[in-house]
Amino acid sequence: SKNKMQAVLERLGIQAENSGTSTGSEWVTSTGDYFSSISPVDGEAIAAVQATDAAAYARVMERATAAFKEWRTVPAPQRGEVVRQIGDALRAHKEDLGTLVSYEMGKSYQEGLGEVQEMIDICDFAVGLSRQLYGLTMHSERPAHRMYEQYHPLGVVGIISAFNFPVAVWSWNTMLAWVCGDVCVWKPSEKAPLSALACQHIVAPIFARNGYPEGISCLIQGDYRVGEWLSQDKRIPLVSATGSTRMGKIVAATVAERLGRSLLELGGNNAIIISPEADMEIAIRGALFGAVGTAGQRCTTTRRLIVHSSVYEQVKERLVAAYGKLNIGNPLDEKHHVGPLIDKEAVSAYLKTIDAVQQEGGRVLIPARVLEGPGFESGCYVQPTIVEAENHYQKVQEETFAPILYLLRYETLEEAIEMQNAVPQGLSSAIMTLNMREAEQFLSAAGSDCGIANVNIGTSGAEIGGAFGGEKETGGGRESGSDAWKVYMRRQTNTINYSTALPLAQGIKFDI
Ligand code: UN1
Repeated sequence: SKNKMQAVLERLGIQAENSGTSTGSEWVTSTGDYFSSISPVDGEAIAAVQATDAAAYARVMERATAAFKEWRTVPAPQRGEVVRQIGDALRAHKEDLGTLVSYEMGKSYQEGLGEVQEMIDICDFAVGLSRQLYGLTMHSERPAHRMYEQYHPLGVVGIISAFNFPVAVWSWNTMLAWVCGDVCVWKPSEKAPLSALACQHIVAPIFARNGYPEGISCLIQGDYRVGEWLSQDKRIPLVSATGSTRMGKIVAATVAERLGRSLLELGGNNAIIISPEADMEIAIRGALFGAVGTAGQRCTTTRRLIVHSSVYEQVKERLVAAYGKLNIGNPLDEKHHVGPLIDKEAVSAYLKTIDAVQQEGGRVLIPARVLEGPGFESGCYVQPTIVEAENHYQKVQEETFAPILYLLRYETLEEAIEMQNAVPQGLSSAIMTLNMREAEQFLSAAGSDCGIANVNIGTSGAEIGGAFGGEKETGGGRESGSDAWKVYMRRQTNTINYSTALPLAQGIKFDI
């Protein structure tokens, strides 16, 4: 399987040592340090990437700003045609890219494929969208005047992405930004630099083959300092950042200082309410995948279960039994449900959280532990666990990127909704009920305060057709579907006078 992985890397254009800076087909030399991508699957260094230095960044921005001047004049449907070709290329590379994502960040192979499928889906969405970048027309109050608004390309879009969806989140941003006429500079997580390289190798030849210049798809690599260049750069009107709330606050403040726009996709603390009127089969399966999928490292992961007291014991028993059947191990082996955490830091955060929540009074139902022995050499595999807790506990209020599920109890639906909302984050939420009144109450103005609210579905696994994002400390941004494209464009209101007079708005008289 070592040879198989080597072949995958080769097909994706990844060498032992790689430049981390690219304007498309051109790879820019840098004096930055090389850093290794370590697989949490087996603890092996997969390959090394050179960090971007200031001169290489300058080169990228020179190319990107020049490319924008050309790309913005290409008709949007022609830009869509390029994205259509990118979607085809992703289809051709689906297994390889899914395998690399799984190996580099540790999600199951099925989820790796699912992530590439999200990329393909957003390509298709963006292609259609390229013919639908609509503005409105409105009636002018002045005679023989026409008024409308239109959307123009915005400029260079900076993208900062996280390790957990190392390729999909980039594509949600870039595919829309590209059909909107923007050019993109991507700073991927330093924990998943190779998945980003692979994407660049897939898209760059397509821009070149279609005769478009370097600079439309740019890549820079390194730690948060490289990301700061994007946040501080006045030439970048929009920075889209996915990651922790801590990071998001810094990015938001830096971008706001120069009055730029930011699109933030930050932490979640997602809950499922399980009503006594739930379909229990669906409730348990939804909670299980939501809590342990991607080893609890999705921003949409189910972190809290708010269970009605009349079904609490039943839910608890069934969940504990289901957790007992989880196969933990190499995520590339399809018999395993749960792979590793991203690194040892994440493992220590998992252990610390368990300790702290116990000190607050939490009761751990499944002993938390780090798996040892053959197959677990990386030290990143942990036992998914369930903790009986209370909503106000400090640890329950925080997002720990690990498979820790808090069980909470409620009596009335009002109380359950209040608990669901009583956390700093506001990304995803769900209710399991067959009672229409309960479902509608949950979705009403007095219901869930999250950007995503589901009925009889878990909190994760959103489709790209709907805008994705959340409120409060989640950052307020919306990516992917619906009308999220508007953030990647600048809006202009146009009024045209075709009369022989110059009537003023608001009926103002100004005669000389
Ligand atoms: C994320 O964890 O950053 O809804 C994104 C989901 C996926 C995306 C998650 N479609 O779980």
